[in-house]
Amino acid sequence: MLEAKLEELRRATLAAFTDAFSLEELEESRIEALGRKGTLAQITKDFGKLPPEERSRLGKLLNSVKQDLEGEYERKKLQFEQADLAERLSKEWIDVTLPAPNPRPGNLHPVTQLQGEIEDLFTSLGFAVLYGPEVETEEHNFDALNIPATHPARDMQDTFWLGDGLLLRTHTSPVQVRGMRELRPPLRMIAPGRVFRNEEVDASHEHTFYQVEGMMIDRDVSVANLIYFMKTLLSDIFKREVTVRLRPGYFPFVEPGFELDIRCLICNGDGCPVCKHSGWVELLPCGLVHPNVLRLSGIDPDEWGGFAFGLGLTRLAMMRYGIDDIRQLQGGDLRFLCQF
Ligand code: FA5
Repeated sequence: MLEAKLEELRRATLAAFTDAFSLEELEESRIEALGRKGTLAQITKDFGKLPPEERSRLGKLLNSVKQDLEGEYERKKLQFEQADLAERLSKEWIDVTLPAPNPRPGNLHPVTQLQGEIEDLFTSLGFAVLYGPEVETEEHNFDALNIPATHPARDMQDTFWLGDGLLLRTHTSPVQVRGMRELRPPLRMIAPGRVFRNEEVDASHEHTFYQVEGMMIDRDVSVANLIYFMKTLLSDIFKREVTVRLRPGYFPFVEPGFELDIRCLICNGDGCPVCKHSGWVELLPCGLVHPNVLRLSGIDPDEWGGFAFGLGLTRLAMMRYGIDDIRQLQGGDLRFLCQF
């Protein structure tokens, strides 16, 4: 009687396993047959009451049924899992070489773009590119540039002081000092970078802006060399004729000193807030390096001479792209910045 029940269980469960369409159906059949309250457990409930020889014979049969069913269950389960994995792999694969949908490539800030162009130009002319620190010593920013503490020229640039003789550099000229001391003459270098001044902000003045310093030291450097490099720079950047004027300018670290102004490209010289209605924009102060500056960095002015310039890079970007308010460049408005 029990024997027949066990054989029937084997037959019916194997058939149910074969017919199962999913892992869930397979699991249901397993629980029904082999679960704690399943058919096999019911059949074996009264096993203990059987005589010993009967118990041993049926015990063997029971084990063989159980083994058969468990083996078949594992085989079928593995089949479902493999089929499931194969289906997922065929559906979910990703072609990593495809471009992302709707790519939104970023772009470099207009000042960064211009800085890159200037670096490329001067590198091709044999200039090294140096980047000094934004936190500078008073010595590099002022003293070594022939501006001692008592010099009234210190007031030309409103300084953010940090204490302990440190400050946020007010111009890129301290990198001249670093360049002279590290490279030694003859040398050609530029130094692009961010500078800071504690001053009122308006359409053409920021408290944080960019400059590019330039310096060449050699034997027999004259104003003619300076003018050649300034002209090369401007024609390379604007790729068209721009009107410039050179006028005397005072900076303690150059002698003679000049201001190179550019005819305002926002208003074509008619007058606007950017050029303060003068028609001209101060862009490129420059001059021949003062002998004291050479001496303060251990260079003999009787043997060496040079020129230096300090280009207003942020203002150059305004002229190049026709930006009529300097504050837009650092405003962080992506609608504005995406145009470049
Ligand atoms: C200087 O900073 C000198 N270190 C430049 C120099 C270097 C002269 C080497 C001679 C030899 P100035 O303070 O004029 O100079 O600034 C240089 C340029 O930076 C200006 O012509 C202008 O284009 C730009 N600039 C100055 N102040 C601001 C500001 N607040 N916002 C934006 N650009 C400015």
